[in-house]
Formats: sequence, C-alpha cells, structure tokens
Amino acid sequence: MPDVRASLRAQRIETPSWAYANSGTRFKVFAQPGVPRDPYEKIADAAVVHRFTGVAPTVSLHIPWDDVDDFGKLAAFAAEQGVTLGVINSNTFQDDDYKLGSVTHPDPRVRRKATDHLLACVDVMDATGSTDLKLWFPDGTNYPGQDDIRSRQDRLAAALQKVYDRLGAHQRMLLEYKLFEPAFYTTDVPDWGTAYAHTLELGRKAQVVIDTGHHAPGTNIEFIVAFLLRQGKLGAFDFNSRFYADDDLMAGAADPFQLFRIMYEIVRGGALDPASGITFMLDQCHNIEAKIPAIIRSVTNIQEATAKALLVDPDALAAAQQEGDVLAANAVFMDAFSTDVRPLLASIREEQGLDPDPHGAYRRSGYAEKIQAERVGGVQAGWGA
Ligand code: LRH
Ligand code: MN
Repeated sequence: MPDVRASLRAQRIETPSWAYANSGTRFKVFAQPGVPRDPYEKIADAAVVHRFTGVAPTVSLHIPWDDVDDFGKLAAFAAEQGVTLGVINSNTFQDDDYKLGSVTHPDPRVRRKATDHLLACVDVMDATGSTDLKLWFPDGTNYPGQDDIRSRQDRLAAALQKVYDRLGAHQRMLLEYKLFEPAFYTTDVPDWGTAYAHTLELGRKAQVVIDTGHHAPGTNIEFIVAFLLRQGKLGAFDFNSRFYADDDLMAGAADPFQLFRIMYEIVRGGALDPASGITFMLDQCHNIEAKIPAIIRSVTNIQEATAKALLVDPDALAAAQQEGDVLAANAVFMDAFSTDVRPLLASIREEQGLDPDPHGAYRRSGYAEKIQAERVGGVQAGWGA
C-alpha cells in the first residue's frame, strides 16, 4: 500500500490566474464584486487558496491576459505571497488575424505572427523561471473544403518545431488537444492521438496535456492517461468537469467517479509524486459562483479523488484480476471510491497546521469581504472575449 498520508501531503495542484478573473460563456460573462483587476491581485487570490489548502503553491499565467511590464517583479511579488509562477499559456485565439487559423493559417505572415507570440511566451518563461509552455490552438475549419487538412498539419508541425528549438534545456512544451470549438468541422489538434504524434515527432521536451473537458462524450479518459503515462508522454492535466462539452465546471463536480478513475491510473502509474514531472492544473471558469471558494472546492475534490485512489488495495485488486474474478475486482475499486476520506484529509491538514476545513476557514477569514471593499474602481480582469 502506498504511504497514503505522505502522498497526499506531497500533492500539488496548480491554479489558473484566469479562473480568479471574470470568465464565462460566449453568451455572457457575469462580473462579480471583488474580482482582481490585474495579475498581482489574481496572484494574491491564488495565494489565499494555497494558504487554506496547503497544496496549491503555483499559479499558471495566460499571455497576454497576464502581461506586465516586469515579469521578474511579478515573480518576486508571488514569492512574497508564498506562491510561484507556473505554466505559461499562449493565446492565439483572440486576434482578428487568427480567423482562419494561427500557426496553421494559409497566410505565412499570420503564421509568423502566431509563432512569434509563442516564442515571446518562452521569453516570459525565462523571466518568470517557468519550465512549462502550454500550447492550445483554436485552429480548425468550419466547412468541408475550407482548407487542406494535410497542409494545416504541415504548418502546425513547422511552428511547433520552431518553438521546440527555442526551448531551454529545462523547459518543455505541453500540447493540448480539444475535440471542437471554436471550430466546428475540423480541429487541427482534436484528440490525444494527434497531440501524441506531434510530440513524438518533436522529442523529449514535448508532452501532452489532458484537459478533462476536451473529449467526445463517453470517452474513457483514464485509458488515455494510462496509455500516455506508459509512453512517458503525459505532461499535464487541465482539470475541470462537464456534463456536455467544454463546460469548464469545478473539477469533480459533474463526475467525481471519473476523476477517481483518472487519479487511480495516476497512482497506479506512480505519477502522483511531484518528481514524476506531471503538472496537475485546474482550468475552469466560475461564471455564476464565487471564484475563490469554487477553486478551493475544486482542489479538495481532487484531494478526495486522490485519497480514494490511494486506498485501492493493489494486492487484493491484482489477485482478483489474476483470478478473473470480475465482481471481486470491481468491488475492490468501489470500496475505495465509497470510502469517506474527508476525515483523513482533515487530519492531514491539522497535522500541517492548517484548518481541517478549508472551506469554512476561508468563509471565516473575511477575505471575500476585504477584497470586495478594497477592489472598487478600475477595470475588472477578464478573458476579454
Ligand atoms: C481551451 C483551454 C486552454 C486555455 C483556455 C483558457 O479551451 O482549455 O487550456 O488556454 O481553455
Ligand atoms: Mn485547458
């Protein structure tokens, strides 16, 4: 049995700067009182999540949403707050030039512009000390015949190679796939197979990101986790949950059993340990619910799924699997999933000098009231869609 308490103490979950700001759907982004107005305030909120959970010491940035004059100064501010700047996310999905694609656009001028942005994100990594560049491309087409599917793959591969060659020795790129949206006929990186093939072509510094909201309904995501882990090509997760499409809801809210099955493959693959190099991130939008409590809930949902996964008895499971005892094997799994792990997590928090109930602790902290009173005026940060 893995040392459950030690594994849970060592768990690390990165929170996304953009989840603290206004974000929502194409229909409406609802503003909320107390929302950050700049990356400094986003990082301050992320530090509060870490203060109450103890497992969220890094924050991912999105460029240009988190552009500042001095990234070194931002990194120093983060350190003062007790957190570190993490994954750098590129953005080739909000510029008018990218209507027909960014790195896959038919026009070489547009492709160069997009690639230059990706290279500029590596410059940001150099300034913040980040090691991971996360690349998600909205690129795709809406109608058959609109563009040549094969040529777009050639353009994508060429751009990825250019960025790959720019990476420093300790830096890597994480390629994210998504089935559809904003494109509705072809998407140039639509699934794990396409992402995997491109990262194989590139080399060891390229790995795949699994965003749990980016699959066709019914996709067995834990199979993808097991497969990419086996290939050494699983680089990171964007955790969230969904009932239908890329809903970006709180991780574990829509399907806690799926999150448990995913975390079980992580535990089984020996990939929970931070040394495994997998970055566990949230990628969510809190359009109608208060943002910081929603992120704390998402973190504890992942902790609970992880604790249950760590409680799967590997010997009993292996024995039942070996004997072909289907029901017994499934029972071992369900016993772990049906275990209430909240007392275990509460005692680990107490052991770490944290309040056993981070949700209540945040409510009692008065932080929500404080930022609502302070953050008056100015322009609330958002994803500006
Ligand atoms: C794309 C995505 C990507 C981010 C964006 C905020 O849907 O998952 O990871 O860049 O959301
Ligand atoms: Mn994502």
